[in-house]
Amino acid sequence: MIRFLAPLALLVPLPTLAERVGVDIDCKPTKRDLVYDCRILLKDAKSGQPVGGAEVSIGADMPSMPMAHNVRAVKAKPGAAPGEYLARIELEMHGEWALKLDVRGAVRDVIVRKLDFSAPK
Ligand SMILES: [Cu+2]
Repeated sequence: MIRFLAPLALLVPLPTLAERVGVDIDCKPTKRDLVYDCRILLKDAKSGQPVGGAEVSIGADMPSMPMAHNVRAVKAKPGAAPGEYLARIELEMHGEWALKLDVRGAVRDVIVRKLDFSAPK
């Protein structure tokens, strides 16, 4: 019986949970092409308080090219401001990327943000 139920479970859409962590992310190009310095600000979605002391990793994928890229997730370092984290990411081409933030700590969340990493003009 379980054998028949298992594939069905895959068809049930996951409930969309409200994000527990609010994210502000800004990535700036560096001198090296396709390398960006990202500043991430995390705050608790409910209280608005900065989320400090979290372990944050940041991965990247191209929504338009699923499975085509394999960018390793990097760990972000805590920045000077409360709730601030800094990470340097290296992408494989210019275009729109979906950054996936994995936040672990007092608050846990996985947040995806699409950002445009166009070639400099
Ligand atoms: Cu691509």
